Amino acid sequence: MKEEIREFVLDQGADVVGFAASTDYESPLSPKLESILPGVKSMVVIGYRELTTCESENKQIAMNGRLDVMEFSRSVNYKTARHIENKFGGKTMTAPISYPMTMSLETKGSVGEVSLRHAAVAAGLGVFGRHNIVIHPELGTRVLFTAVLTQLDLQSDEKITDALCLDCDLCVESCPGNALDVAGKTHLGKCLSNNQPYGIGGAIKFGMEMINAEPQRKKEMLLDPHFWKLYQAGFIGFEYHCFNCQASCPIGQ
Ligand code: B12
Repeated sequence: MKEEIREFVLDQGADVVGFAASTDYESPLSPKLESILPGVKSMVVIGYRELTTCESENKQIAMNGRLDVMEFSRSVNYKTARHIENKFGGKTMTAPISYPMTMSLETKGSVGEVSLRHAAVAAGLGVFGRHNIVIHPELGTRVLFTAVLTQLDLQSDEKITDALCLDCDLCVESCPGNALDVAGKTHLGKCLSNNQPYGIGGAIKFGMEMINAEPQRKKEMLLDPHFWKLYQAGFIGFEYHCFNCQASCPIGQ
């Protein structure tokens, strides 16, 4: 079954694929897989090479490359889920590549429904690096993941035990918010303010100012390009303005 599914996924144009038994997935902060798909037994984890667009100083081009990968990966996830149900039976569910995710005071919108980094590690697709993202042996840091949850009894692929990170600290040095200063922990606020300047933090600040503003100021605020940027980020989804920890990593470049 695994080999048939692997071939199907790679035929769709995905770069790498791995399998993880649900019992090998360990992500204490994330929801239990069983709460998402009762009877879940395994995950198909799929990796996609990030385009060279992540190097661009032009933020629109960099984000557009990400949107390309995200759209493609959604299609691969959808086709894979359907293929598994049609061919092997059992229920499947797709996990979001990035959003939607639970918005709550407890998680502050920072915990995905399935932690794809932990899923990738369990499926033998990579190991965590100094930048707290997962490095694949060939694709390096320039890799994104999706997953399909299944009720099929599939064994995990062999885990990678080698440390792939070179400990060169280029990611740490290139982080504009110093969000990687403490090893093993990305500072959420410091990363977010550079990574998504027109994200939820920016939208809340804008709304707060708007509430107390005089009518003329309200008008000015809506006609200011700052609002247009918030608006665009809102309909794109999470609009990333920083890719430095991925782009600076020498592995897989
Ligand atoms: C929320 C989120 C964020 C938040 C981070 C919140 C957080 N603490 O995880 C913010 C907005 C800061 C963020 C930033 C980025 N993200 Co993001 N993000 C997500 C998302 C949607 C959910 C992550 C989650 O559930 N975290 C909560 C729990 C699971 O994390 P945790 O248990 O606290 O684990 C943390 C640490 O304990 C540590 N860790 C855990 N185990 C180990 C083991 C070792 C050995 C080490 C060293 C560290 C370590 O790593 C984690 C980071 O702090 C995922 C998609 C998904 N559904 O998984 C993408 C995802 C993690 N993001 C991704 C990327 C690429 C980015 C950015 C580069 C932004 C961009 N331009 O895309 C930066 C990188 C920041 C960085 N260097 O850490 C990719 C990573 C791909 C990869 N190769 O690993 C993912 C998997 C999206 C995808 N579908 O591919 N992200």
